[in-house]
Amino acid sequence: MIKSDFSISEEDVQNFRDHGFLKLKKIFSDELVRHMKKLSTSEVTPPSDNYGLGFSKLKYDVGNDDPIILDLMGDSMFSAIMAKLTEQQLFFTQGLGFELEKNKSTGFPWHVGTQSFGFQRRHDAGYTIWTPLCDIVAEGQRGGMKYVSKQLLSGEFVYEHINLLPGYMKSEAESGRDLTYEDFSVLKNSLLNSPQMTSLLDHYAVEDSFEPGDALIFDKYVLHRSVQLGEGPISSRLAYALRFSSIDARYDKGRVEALAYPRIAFNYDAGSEFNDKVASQDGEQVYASPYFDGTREARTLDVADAPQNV
Ligand SMILES: O=C(O)CCC(=O)C(=O)O
Ligand SMILES: [Fe+2]
Repeated sequence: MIKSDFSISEEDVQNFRDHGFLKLKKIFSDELVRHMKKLSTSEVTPPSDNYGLGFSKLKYDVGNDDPIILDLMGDSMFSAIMAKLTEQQLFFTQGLGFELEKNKSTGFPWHVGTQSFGFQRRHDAGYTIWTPLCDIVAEGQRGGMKYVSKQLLSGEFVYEHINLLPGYMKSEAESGRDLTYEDFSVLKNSLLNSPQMTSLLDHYAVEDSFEPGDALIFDKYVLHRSVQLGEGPISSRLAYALRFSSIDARYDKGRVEALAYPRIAFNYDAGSEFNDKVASQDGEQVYASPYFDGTREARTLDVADAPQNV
């Protein structure tokens, strides 16, 4: 599971609180990394529609109920670290795999997790642990991610912006405009990804190197993007992401419906029905939804019996 000698300092906690992200150096055991790699290699497939076109392979719902991934949630050291960093009671919601092909895939441009945290309200807490499954050399072949401190610019407004799109686009379509996927894509991405904004965010971004076993934790408001895998020895880069939500998060039906619009209108489908299935009533506690009956306990990060000295 996690390495027995892994610990976080008060400075780490402060950095995470200030910036919204933290590199977790040598957190995961070799066996767990091997397992994440096996899971991702066997399940992640080429994108089948407009969503995730920037990846050679991408898949949502990888290992959501996998026994070894759920064992990690039961690791009291892991729970204790997550509790200390986030000060939240969390549960594991979803796993995802991403593959970039050398010199080809661009991955995701600047964004936040509007899809992965699309079932919960804007203010509900959400976190990702992103684990690259090969070496990432920031000064070399690259292929990792870039992220911007929340102290400089929080991406919270992007969760508001995305919900404006369906109403506007429907009204445009009703007045006779012929809207395409390209129109949707420009509306969704240009706020953060005009050439000027891309340079601005790139300028302020952090890009780390990673060795196997290292991971990055970031909260749902951290602006981030994929970095292309350039020339070098590695032909493709796989990464496995774990998403976590607060047990207090509530289902946001309006947000889920807003995400359904481009899926139907523009073949823009994350390939996951997770947001639609995870609960049903607006305002219901997602954690208590029948969807998690049977695995609720296994996916909960316990704070009660966690060791104090981490
Ligand atoms: O692996 C990547 O390049 C993208 C990952 C990402 O955006 C995420 O996990 O939220
Ligand atoms: Fe992301």
